[in-house]
Amino acid sequence: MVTKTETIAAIATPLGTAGVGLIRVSGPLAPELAPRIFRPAHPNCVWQSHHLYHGDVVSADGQTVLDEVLATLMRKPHSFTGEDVLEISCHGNPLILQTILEQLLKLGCRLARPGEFSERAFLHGRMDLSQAEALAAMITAQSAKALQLELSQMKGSLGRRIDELRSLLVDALAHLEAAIDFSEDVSDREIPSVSGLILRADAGMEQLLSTYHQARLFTEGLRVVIAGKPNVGKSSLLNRLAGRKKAIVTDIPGTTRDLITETVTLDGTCVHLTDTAGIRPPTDAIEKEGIDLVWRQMEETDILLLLFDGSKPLTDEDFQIMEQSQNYDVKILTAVNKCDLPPAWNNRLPDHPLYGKPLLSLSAKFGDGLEDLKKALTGSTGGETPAEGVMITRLRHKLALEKALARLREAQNCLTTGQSSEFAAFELSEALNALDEITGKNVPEDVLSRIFSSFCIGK
Ligand SMILES: Nc1nc2c(ncn2[C@@H]2O[C@H](COP(=O)(O)OP(=O)(O)OP(=O)(O)O)[C@@H](O)[C@H]2O)c(=O)[nH]1
Ligand SMILES: [Mg+2]
Repeated sequence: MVTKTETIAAIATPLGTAGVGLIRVSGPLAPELAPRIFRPAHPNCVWQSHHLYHGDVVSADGQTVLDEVLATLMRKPHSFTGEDVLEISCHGNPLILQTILEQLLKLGCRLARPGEFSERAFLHGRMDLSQAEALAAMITAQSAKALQLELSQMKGSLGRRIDELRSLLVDALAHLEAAIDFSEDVSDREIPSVSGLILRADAGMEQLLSTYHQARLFTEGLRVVIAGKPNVGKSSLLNRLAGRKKAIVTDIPGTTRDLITETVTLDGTCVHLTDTAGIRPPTDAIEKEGIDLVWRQMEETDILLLLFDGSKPLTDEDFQIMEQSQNYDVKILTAVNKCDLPPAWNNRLPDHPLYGKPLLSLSAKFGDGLEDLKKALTGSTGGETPAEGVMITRLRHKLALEKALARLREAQNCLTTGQSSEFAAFELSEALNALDEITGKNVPEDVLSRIFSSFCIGK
């Protein structure tokens, strides 16, 4: 539990050499520490809130100048944490940052725990829990789309959507409670309006839950496995997409044995690529192991990119791979490589379930067709900009929503089967509690601590 009388301090910028570094202090000591640690360049420093002052930072005993800095005092409640906050921007030498931090600790501050500034912001009502979680995720977001999504949540989009759903439930509960006050059962007059509100909330929750899969693709990235028989150019394609020579390429079939992974950003989407061993009857135990890994990897991917060599006739191996890959619950894209060479077949896959699927044509060696391939890969995430609608990105939120929905359906069931309205009211209030887990109105302390402790120090 945060003791609000403690003043915390931390280095908010990464420890390393940089142009500037930032130290953050939050708590009741901040205003009195400011004039002790900072000597203004101009005597008229009155520590007006949210004003930037230029001067020197000095040691706790006032004897030594440690750096020339800029300092700002932000008076409560108009600060990130809702407490008095002092920020010192110094030169980005870790030695300077560390020394200033030590002086602050000497003057009575305590070292902040990871995420403690955000935790205080949450506890002071500066943001709800979904906003705090989005803030932490925004700092580590790996793609433009994920960033956009987290930014919108940090600005409160999910919290607002949850509040809308919440108010439907509160209205339904009010109708029910009014009915309970007058009679044992909900009157005929009340049931339709309560049911209507429940159904609207049900549809809203369903819709929100349906965004989870796509949102995870935006935030976690899209997993793509490149598979095919030996020598079709899988490793060449990985290297081409990665923009560097990550995997060994030779004209010897069976070059790749292990799984080779690389994360790239394609059209703003984070894509985790895996190059694999060419699939064929294995020639030795190592190759067998490698090929087993390919099939196992197909269970853990979003897209399977099957690659063929357009310069040589298709073989039984190609058809067997196609056949077998149908057993996996995965989206399959098919591409013909080596389009720079004269084609040996008409780029159609006859007599096969994949027949009729668009075959992408590309040259991993020279880069032809790469743009279409990128579009096909990232387009399969749904492609639309996430800011258009609220999406849920976290498993914690998904589980809470599922719990709320189950309780809501139970409430509806109580009404339609004519059970006492108290039962329906109980289920509805449980649904409300589940929704409140998302915004943090109803979250046990240990869960809160766990969430905030995964944040960065100084955030
Ligand atoms: N002309 C041409 N040659 C290519 C192309 N892509 C790959 N190659 C050649 O095909 C051979 C095999 O390429 P790799 O990328 O090693 O093929 P692979 O599918 O990874 O092969 P394994 O690891 O053995 O399964 C090499 O000689 C490449 O230079 C292409 O687009 N055009
Ligand atoms: Mg290879």
